[in-house]
Amino acid sequence: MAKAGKRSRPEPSAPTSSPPPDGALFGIVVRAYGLWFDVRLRNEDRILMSTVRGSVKRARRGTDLVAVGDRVWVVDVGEGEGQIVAIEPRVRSLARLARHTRDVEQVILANPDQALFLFARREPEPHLRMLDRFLILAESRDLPAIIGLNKIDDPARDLPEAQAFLADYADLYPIHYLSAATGYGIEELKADLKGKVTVVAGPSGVGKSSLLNRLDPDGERIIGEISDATGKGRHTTTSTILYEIGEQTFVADTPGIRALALQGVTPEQLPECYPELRPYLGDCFYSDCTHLHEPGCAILDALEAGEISSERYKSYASLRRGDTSD
Ligand SMILES: Nc1nc2c(ncn2[C@@H]2O[C@H](COP(=O)(O)OP(=O)(O)O)[C@@H](O)[C@H]2O)c(=O)[nH]1
Ligand SMILES: [Mg+2]
Ligand SMILES: [Zn+2]
Repeated sequence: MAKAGKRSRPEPSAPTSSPPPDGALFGIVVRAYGLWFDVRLRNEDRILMSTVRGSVKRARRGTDLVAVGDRVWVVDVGEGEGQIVAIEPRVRSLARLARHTRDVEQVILANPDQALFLFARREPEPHLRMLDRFLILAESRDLPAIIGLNKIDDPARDLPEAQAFLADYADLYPIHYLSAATGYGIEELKADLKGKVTVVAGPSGVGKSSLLNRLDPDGERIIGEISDATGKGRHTTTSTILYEIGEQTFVADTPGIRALALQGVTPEQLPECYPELRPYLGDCFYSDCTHLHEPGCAILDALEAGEISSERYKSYASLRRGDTSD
């Protein structure tokens, strides 16, 4: 877990295999249907519906062989179909343990560059504790997070209240105030998404679909429509779809992400997932301080001194106590 702004990572959208397999084309998996994968080619405006060549060895045991977001090399076999012949190493992934097998993870999305957590100003009412859980998910996976607050239809009326609502987060994460209805804030958001794969998550009804349509107004590049038009009747076995909203710019609508929130985060890791607590970690009297009640706790001192938001601290404390009711 690194502090925001200090991350350095390989560039996953560029090929790293050397040498590239003979005659193979580079692309990104935008949709998976069981044994079929839609591969969006990098330098051509085409998608190849692809299977995985039998000789491709399972490079990473215990994980999906190919997942949405993977960068792959694919051979064009004609009629819009392809064969995946090599898979680039994953930079990171969002994964859950598969339902029936304890030691195999199911990758929800490979190689996300960042996450956008979308809420609405109202209808539905935003819940900051849910936002905190999403942020913990991002922090624990070292995934940069962006907050979006939608339905700011009338900024003169809505913005002051919205900014007050998110005041505790203003110094921690980039925040976009948006209206998918009017287009407010969309250009600034687009600039932050450019060239990246962004996973979007948020409660239903906040405007995720509306935002996607706004980001890609002509809809021509919406992958789902292209795939559905093939009429091959394949079944979608993963719910993640990468939408291309610009050159090398993808947005993933990932319904399953909410359940991941605290998965794999131990109580001891929790403080690291609150960026404003990090500067104090290591300064407590007890090295195994839980920051809940101990004397000589640097975080409780900072709370007392008003250096830490009491709401964010409450959020930490309730999750640390294992209280999952809020
Ligand atoms: N007033 C307002 N309504 C919006 C906005 N964005 C979406 N909606 C409405 O909110 C409802 C849910 O939107 P939808 O995109 O389906 O949300 P999703 O469930 O997150 O995909 C729909 O009735 C939209 O028309 C917005 O910026 N302002
Ligand atoms: Mg939707
Ligand atoms: Zn402490």
